[in-house]
Amino acid sequence: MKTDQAPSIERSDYRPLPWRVDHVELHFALDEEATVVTSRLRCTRNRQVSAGPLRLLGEELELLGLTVDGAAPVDGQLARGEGWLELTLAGDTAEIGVVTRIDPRANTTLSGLYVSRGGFFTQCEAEGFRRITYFPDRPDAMARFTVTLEGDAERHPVLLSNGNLIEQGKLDGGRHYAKWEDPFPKPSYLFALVAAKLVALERRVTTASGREVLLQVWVEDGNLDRTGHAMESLVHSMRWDEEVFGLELDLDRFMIVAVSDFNMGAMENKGLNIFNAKYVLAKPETANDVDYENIESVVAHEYFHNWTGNRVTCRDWFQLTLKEGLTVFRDQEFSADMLAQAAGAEGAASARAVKRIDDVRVLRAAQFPEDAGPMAHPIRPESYHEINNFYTATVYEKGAEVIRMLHTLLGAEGFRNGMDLYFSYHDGQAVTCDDFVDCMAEANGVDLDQFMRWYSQAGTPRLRATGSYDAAGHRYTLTLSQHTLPTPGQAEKLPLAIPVAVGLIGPDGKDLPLRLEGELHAGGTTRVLELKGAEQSFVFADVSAEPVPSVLRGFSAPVILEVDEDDARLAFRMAHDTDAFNRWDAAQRFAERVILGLTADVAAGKALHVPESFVAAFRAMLTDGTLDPAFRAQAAALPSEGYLLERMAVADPGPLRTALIHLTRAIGARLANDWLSLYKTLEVSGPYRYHPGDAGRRALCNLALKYLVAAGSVEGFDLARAQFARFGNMTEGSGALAALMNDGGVERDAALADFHSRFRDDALVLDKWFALQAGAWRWDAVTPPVLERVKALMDDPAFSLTNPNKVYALLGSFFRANPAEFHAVDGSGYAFWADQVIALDRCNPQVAARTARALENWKRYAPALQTLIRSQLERVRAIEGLSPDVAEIVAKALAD
Ligand code: B3K
Ligand code: ZN
Repeated sequence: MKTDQAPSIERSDYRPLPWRVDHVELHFALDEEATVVTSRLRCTRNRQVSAGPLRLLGEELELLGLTVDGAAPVDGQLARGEGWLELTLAGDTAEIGVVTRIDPRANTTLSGLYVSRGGFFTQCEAEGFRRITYFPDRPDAMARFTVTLEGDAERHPVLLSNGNLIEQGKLDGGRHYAKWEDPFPKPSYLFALVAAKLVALERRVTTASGREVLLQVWVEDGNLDRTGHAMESLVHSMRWDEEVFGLELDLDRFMIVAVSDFNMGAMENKGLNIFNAKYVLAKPETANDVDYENIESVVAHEYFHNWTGNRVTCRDWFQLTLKEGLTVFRDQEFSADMLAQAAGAEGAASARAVKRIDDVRVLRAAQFPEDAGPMAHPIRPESYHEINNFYTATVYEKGAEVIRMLHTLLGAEGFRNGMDLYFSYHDGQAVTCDDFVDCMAEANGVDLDQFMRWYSQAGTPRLRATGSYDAAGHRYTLTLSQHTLPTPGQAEKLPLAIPVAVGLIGPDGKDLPLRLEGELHAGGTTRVLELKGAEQSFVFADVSAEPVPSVLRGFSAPVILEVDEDDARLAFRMAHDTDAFNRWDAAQRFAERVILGLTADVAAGKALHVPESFVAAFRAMLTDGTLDPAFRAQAAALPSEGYLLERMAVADPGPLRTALIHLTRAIGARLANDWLSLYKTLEVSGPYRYHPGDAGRRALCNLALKYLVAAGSVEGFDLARAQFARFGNMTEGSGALAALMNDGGVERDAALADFHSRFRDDALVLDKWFALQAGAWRWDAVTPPVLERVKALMDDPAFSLTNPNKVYALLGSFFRANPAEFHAVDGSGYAFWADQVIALDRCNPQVAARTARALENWKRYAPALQTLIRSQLERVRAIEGLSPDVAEIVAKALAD
């Protein structure tokens, strides 16, 4: 049997380290092909732990020297194996010297030290540091770092590492050096260095306690005019963390560096955040509103990690959600506050709802399918083969939902008290999720034992809500029940503690004041009910007429809500629900019902009819001038295909796409006059500014163009063409181009060619061009399959399999955002997928594994597709020398 699978790592196997590393001194003689790393570790025995050797981990390293207290290890002192070496040490302290040589240019994995566009960069989370030198490369080994970088002064004039710059100078032979010291102990995954030709935007700001700190955003020469927004976002993040959590920047200098080749979004290295250029660079001509929004939230996320992740870190990688779930929650709240602030008092609630809708869309499209497939795992997994496969939507997004539930249950003040206690107990430590939840419980005097099940149970709970009205007694009984389906390796599920925010809407469309039986007074119109058992009933008193319940307001828990609501009731809630999230959700539910109905009709060969009641309810929301445009844009965007496939009993992308095309055209045609007048009244004039109000209007205008062009409206088409011809900012440019993609004609290709020639030298803008084409729908029978275009685009000089952004833009968009084309019934998409996974795996296993995951839920697909997918999964599995990353994904996908 082939055994490419790495061994399984179990959470229960955690053992504390017998040796601490108090201080690390690193020296890098930087060279593209042969960097020599000299390291000196000052180690102390951990007396609380039973005796054991000092275990150092290393990968792809050439070991040039190893000393113990200045001498070569004596006989029997050193043991070596694949990926590790162990030293048996006498006494209570030891100084270990390690010299290794590495080849950064050959490192295409983008983990460890690598070269990108002539500069040196690092990425060490989760296990990249061991690709630089031998070290106890695990998060509970926290050490103080002093780092000296030595490099070519001309090619690498900027030398950066964590902490404070304490010395720099010239060396012989055109070389120079810089010495950095990080005053805070940190795990090796937070180590970083940059040596490159860069320039910086600088700003000095004063922290809440009155310290002056230096902020820098480092980019390649020529990009300085795209750094302003990232800097603004950083300053806003600092202020927010001071105000909301009382947390201040603890260093004299904080740096952000943009790099073009990067596996994910960004990395929170202490004082030296390294970012995918996509999440730093923005100017109106090249970045659209969504880019601006993303930059703000990623800058905030990495900055917030300085406390939630760096000052208090994870004991082991099973605790990843301790820092990720919490930090995602923090960045979501930050963005919501920024939006609310910009919207002013009147629009604040709606602005927050828009952000909540965005976050829930991501959860439903990415995390729900993960929780229902072979990779399903609790937010704190019990085992893994390759930790890089566990930077998942579950750990991040569901993890953030779990933190949000604590916030809901404890209130903002109670939550803050828990956070304060957490830092007072654990600052400077590597801890567990239990430690965090214990602080929340202790600070609030509550028992969170049952709540902890959210950390150990996988799968999305189904929450069922049924109501019954007792007209004589003026009582309304709401019965809530929960049920979670089995997930791989976890057949039995226990009831979870679920906060369910509920309101009751009277027949006049107004919220009723709520009084639960047994309470003296009514209080508020939304109540958080706590469901703890498998089923519980809640009785509301003084209900004079049968109400319509609005359940799970604000999406108070990450569950699938099952309520029996007919079309009329959904339309009623679309018109009246005072909870903006639920109002949107009613529209999504109605749309889902219509789409799945149409899909069934497509499959059965029936004629397609879009119900008038749906169009009327849709129109009422779209044209309601009291709703802000950003919210209306959310309400008018149909549920994502990924989410809809998840909702189908058997996923069948072809008929679903036909249904979506039909519905999009129907909405475009029947509401053409409304779309046209919206466009004309909401169009934003004047120079571009990133402002949520303007962004909402632009979003709705761009959506109008998409619907109109899809419906073949000549006027709409003219508007799209005109917007494209004169566009001054990228929101209008990419919006018009996206709309023109909804037309099969030559104009579309002309617009694409025009866009390409304008931005041929701008990698980030070209990513949009690749993504739009890979994600295109086929609106007519003459357009060739999208796969042909994707294959042709791989030969474009701007495309490269070694640049993750390009892979995500072209291949990622095709595999993830274009199910109908990817799942072509002849299996051509699957063969192409396997080719790409195999090719990617040779250079970058993390990117390959992410790509491989596009087919993990294959058992949900129509039987004919399953047969074709299985053979390609098996083909990938059989490849010799497959990385542990991809091996784990295909093994889990193919497991029975
Ligand atoms: N902590 C990093 C993710 C590292 C991923 C390693 N495969 C970015 C973030 O979550 O902020
Ligand atoms: Zn993070």
